Amino acid sequence: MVTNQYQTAQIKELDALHHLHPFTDHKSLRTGGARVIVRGEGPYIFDSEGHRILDGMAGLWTTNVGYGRKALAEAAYKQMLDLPYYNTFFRTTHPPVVALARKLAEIAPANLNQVFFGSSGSESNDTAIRLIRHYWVLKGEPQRRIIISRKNAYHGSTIAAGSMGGMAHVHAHSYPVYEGFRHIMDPYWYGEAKDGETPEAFGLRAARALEEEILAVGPENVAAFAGEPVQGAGGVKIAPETYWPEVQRIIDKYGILLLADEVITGFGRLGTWFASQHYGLKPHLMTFAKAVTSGYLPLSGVIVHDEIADTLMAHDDDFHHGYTFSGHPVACAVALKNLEIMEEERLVPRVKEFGAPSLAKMLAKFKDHPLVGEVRSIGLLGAIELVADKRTRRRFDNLGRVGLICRDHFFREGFIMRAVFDTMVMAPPLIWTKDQFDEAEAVIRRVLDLTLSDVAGEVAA
Ligand code: PXG
Repeated sequence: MVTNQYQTAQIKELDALHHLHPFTDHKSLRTGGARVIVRGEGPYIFDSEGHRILDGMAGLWTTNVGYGRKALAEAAYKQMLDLPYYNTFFRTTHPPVVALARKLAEIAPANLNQVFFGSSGSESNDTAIRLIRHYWVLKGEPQRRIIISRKNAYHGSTIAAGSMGGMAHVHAHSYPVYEGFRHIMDPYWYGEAKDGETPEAFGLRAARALEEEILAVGPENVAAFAGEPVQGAGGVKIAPETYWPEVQRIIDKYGILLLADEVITGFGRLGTWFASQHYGLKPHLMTFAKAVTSGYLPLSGVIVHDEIADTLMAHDDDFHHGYTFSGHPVACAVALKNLEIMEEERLVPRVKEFGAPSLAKMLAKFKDHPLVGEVRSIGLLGAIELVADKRTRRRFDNLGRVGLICRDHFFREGFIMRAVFDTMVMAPPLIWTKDQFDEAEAVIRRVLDLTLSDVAGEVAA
């Protein structure tokens, strides 16, 4: 659907009149207007004026199989005719939710066999928080309530998930932050390492912050540690290789639970079904959302360890928690078809064999650009850090300003990368071919140069 200029203007006007967007400066949106996206095809989206845009963010870390998959629409259509909705409360179930739970148990790490469903990543993390605390009550240790997480973590935007997350601007609008969370440093070597500190040494230091926090609050009070295996919204922060093994050691030593938030990293992003498998983690709870359906419908959940499921089942009380749309049949049918497509097209191993090395090789070409402090990637997650002085890692004044300049150039040039302050991040769908990597490389080169000419006076020679 290509609209004419009048129609586009009208959509923008109505959007400004009636639609409150998420995480948005509403005043500036109202004056500038939103870009109207009308269609998607494979790796591309199209706006209302017919511009083709290469989507370097897979929607929002989500459309792993790309846009325009008829098989997913057909799976939804068929399920809507058979059974569009029924609840999973009051001892009822239906075939799609059972088949999907079974499939997830098959592809999840060992001993994670039972799934509680929701519709968003935030909901799944709220469920995980409740399950963690309920578990410890059932185990006779109700004082274990503290969940340790990390600064700049993103776990969602509900009161509980937003509080478990470590984003200061989300906390600022929580009125107040929900109780019982502690935030330790994030494993961000480029931004946090001391002079001369190797990534290996830094990774151990960042992991040991967990042990320090456990000892500070009393090990008997700690319920769990929560973390994204790779921090996404925080700026694609990839922990040094020493980090996760040390975190796992500390978790085992103190007998606390590990919640792996796989909302971004799940379903192939790192070349394994889940990042926990990539890192050899042993989570007790794993939350997922986004790419379970490649975003064609909302669906999320938490997959739990047998120890947690067995503890729930050893008691004959209700666990008072659930959503109208827990295990929505149409969303489950679409998820099943989505996972089938991933298997048929070998999209997950393909990330390891082709996507990850292609992304790393492409990003490496920008290391020497005057604006670029660091490039980094793992699987199909990548980042380019823009700095004022690449020798000293000095940032630009008014952090985030240059990132937005750069993002807007990308928009105009027909490519989507997201700005996290002055870090440009990308998470392409798993279907990119050499053509898309070549196209991205050419756009990134153009846009870095355009951005540089905008801020040249501020960049160290
Ligand atoms: N956990 C992680 C790791 C996420 O990235 C959520 C939970 C929450 O999911 P829902 O479905 O409730 O949004 C997320 C979501 C960004 C951005 O700006 C990232 C997310 C959502 C919105 C924006 O990068 N991630």
